[in-house]
Amino acid sequence: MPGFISPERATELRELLSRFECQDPWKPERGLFRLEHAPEGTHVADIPETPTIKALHDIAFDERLLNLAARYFGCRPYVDSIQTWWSVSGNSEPEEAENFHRDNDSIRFLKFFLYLTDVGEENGPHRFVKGSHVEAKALARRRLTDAEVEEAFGADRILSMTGRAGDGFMEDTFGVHKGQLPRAGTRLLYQVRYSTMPTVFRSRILVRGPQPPLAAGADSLLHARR
Ligand SMILES: O=C(O)CCC(=O)C(=O)O
Repeated sequence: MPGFISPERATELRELLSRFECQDPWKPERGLFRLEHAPEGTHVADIPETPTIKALHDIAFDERLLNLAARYFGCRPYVDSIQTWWSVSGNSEPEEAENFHRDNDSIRFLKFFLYLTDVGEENGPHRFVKGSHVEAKALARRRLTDAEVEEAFGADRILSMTGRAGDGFMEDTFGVHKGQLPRAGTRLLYQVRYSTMPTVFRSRILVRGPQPPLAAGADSLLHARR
């Protein structure tokens, strides 16, 4: 979905998100920090307050995405979670989701990815093995090496999702994928998880306020039920 939002809107959201503190999801004991003070060895600087940001709810409830999710699932989707994180360069070995893997989040689920920085080959593009979401190979519930994935599917099926700030894509991440270890720069990514049922990864920070109306086309798991 090239140009899902305009580059100007992507810049506004990037500036907004730059004001929030971050946390390393793989080393939470390090606490909160500003991106510019990310501790040595940080790969992922997640922004925990993301689920409270109205502008990011609006993207999750964009009807282009809800229609796509409803068609794919054959039923009304849940908006299960929204997240944003910076992918930080300067590390030599991949960590966690920088290795190929399949997600097992729910029975049926989709993730929408939106780049809020330009992402070239050097900046940790998302990678996806075309067709792997419907292919019963490499099903082990663990991280997979590049060599294993290339042997199972062929290197020519690995798509590298480079793009401009504002470009998005929807993916069935049961398929084999990873965020490539960035060699340069800092990538800012926004992600929505759509699902046919609440997942264990659903938002932990619930917004108090009116639920989106039924006509919105999805049920929100971002809002507290009254
Ligand atoms: O950072 C990325 O591009 C990959 C993220 C990922 O693996 C996931 O959301 O399951």
